Amino acid sequence: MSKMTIGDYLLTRLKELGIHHIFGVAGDFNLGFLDQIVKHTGIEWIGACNELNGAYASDGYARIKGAGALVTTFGVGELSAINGIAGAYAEYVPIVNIVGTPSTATQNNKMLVHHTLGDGHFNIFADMYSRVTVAQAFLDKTNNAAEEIDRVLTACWLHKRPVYISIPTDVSYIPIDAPKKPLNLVYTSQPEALNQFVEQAANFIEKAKQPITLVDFAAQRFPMQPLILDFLKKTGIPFAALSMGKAIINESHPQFIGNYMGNFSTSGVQNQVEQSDCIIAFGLLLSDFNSGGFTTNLNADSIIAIHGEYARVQKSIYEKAFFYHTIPALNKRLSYRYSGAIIHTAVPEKILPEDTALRHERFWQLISPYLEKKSIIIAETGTSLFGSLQIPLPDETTYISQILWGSIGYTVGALFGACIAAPHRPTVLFIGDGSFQLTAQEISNIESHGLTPTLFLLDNDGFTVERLIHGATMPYNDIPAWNYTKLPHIFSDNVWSTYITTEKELAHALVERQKNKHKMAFITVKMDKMDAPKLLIQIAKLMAQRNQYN
Ligand SMILES: Cc1ncc(C[n+]2csc(CCOP(=O)(O)OP(=O)(O)O)c2C)c(N)n1
Ligand SMILES: [Mg+2]
Repeated sequence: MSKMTIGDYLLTRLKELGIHHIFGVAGDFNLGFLDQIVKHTGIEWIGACNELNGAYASDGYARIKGAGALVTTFGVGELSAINGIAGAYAEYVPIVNIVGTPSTATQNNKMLVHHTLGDGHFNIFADMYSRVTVAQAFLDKTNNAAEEIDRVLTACWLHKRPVYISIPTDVSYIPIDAPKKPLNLVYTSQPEALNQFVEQAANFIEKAKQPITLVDFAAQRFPMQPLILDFLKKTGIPFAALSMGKAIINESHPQFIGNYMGNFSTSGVQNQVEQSDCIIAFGLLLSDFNSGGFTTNLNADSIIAIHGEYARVQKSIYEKAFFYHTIPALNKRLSYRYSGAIIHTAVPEKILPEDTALRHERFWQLISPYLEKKSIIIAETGTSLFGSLQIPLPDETTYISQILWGSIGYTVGALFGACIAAPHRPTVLFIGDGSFQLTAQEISNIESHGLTPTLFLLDNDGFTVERLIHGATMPYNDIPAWNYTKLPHIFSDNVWSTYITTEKELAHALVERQKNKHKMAFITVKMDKMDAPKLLIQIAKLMAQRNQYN
């Protein structure tokens, strides 16, 4: 045990989770805690323009570093952030959401202070958060703050979901006896469940005639990637990725057969997956967009599903059989070797830029060769997402999108967070003009930190994805025209920006970008209002049918 203030203890524990930057916005209920952050060795305070962007940034950071943290002020701050935290909850992104709250005396005496509803209730906002966080702690003078902090941080790490910590102004500086033992971040599987799962799964795989592996989002959130690689190596079974699982395993892997998205899969993949008698699915999530508008057709009796915290073989569910144990145990037990053929995805042909207007059909093909190894590629909901899904990504790329939660504007904050997490990795964002207008000001922080991502802004005069679903010419799908090329220059000179309308101009811009590598690049790409990737046009039709108003 050593003496430490509660605030410093929390920061020490955050470092144990690999968190070295904390995002947020100041407020009078968190200022003293922010002093502790600023003074704390090994932790940096990263201010965001608003709390929503801060939440998105901590999400982007967590997707790269394994966990993130956000500090907001009571009421006004935390409610601005709640959309971002709910998104992290939906998409299994671990964020420690710390809220500076009024002093214990203020709360106990139900005083009429600012940022309350004026009714003396201080737990309303925390109650809201209880639905979008996996554990909550209310630090005070009496409870054991160290234990409480350890409890919620462990839950955050193991469940890969946000947690909520309320720290009143008079609590941050209370000295406590800090335990010296590191956090216990170990998964404890139930041995019987584990053994039964492994036996049943191995027997099933060994009898299979046409097994196939699927890789999806939870394979990244719960760090399954090296374990899946062992599985693929040992068994030789081919694999396909879902959209939310894009690039978790290198797309150049010899067993990779393409993307599985129901009727919108890479050619040949849908048949191979849906006719398989044994589908080993890592971290599968069949949400509307991820399943190609619910066009997947998987036979539940053919599935072995390995999730972060449970596993399933056909209809038998094994709780407390954690990925960390199930995959290695299965790899060890299996004596199966796949001997069937492996179809390979056709490598898209290289095309040469012409002097014609940019259209989605060729834009993504033209961009593809410029993406670098070890990149972070971020795609915003809209035409950007559906276009980027269709290009092969280079090895060791991290692909970030928000396909389940789909809150537009997310990616500007996520870009900021990802760049803070990995400033030296090439990072590229594709975003639509409509989404950009929600969170545009966060570009100023990217510039002020001297970060150097490349941003492609697809300027198509509004909400094209929505136009395809409903109201193609309606005013609610229009947005004000901005001068995007000028915009980033109002923040600083740490940016190079250009505006392109043709394929030749795109090629030229990509060369020029290389000459300005030390700056952020902001490339505005003019696109036609109704132009969109084919994949999106088809899925939008399905969505329109499902959401019919009459
Ligand atoms: C926070 C939030 N508000 C509204 C929506 C509904 N929405 C989904 S996509 C979209 C339009 C996106 O437009 P843009 O970014 O320009 O994409 P593109 O034109 O390339 O399709 C809107 C308004 C949403 N998903 N999230
Ligand atoms: Mg648009």
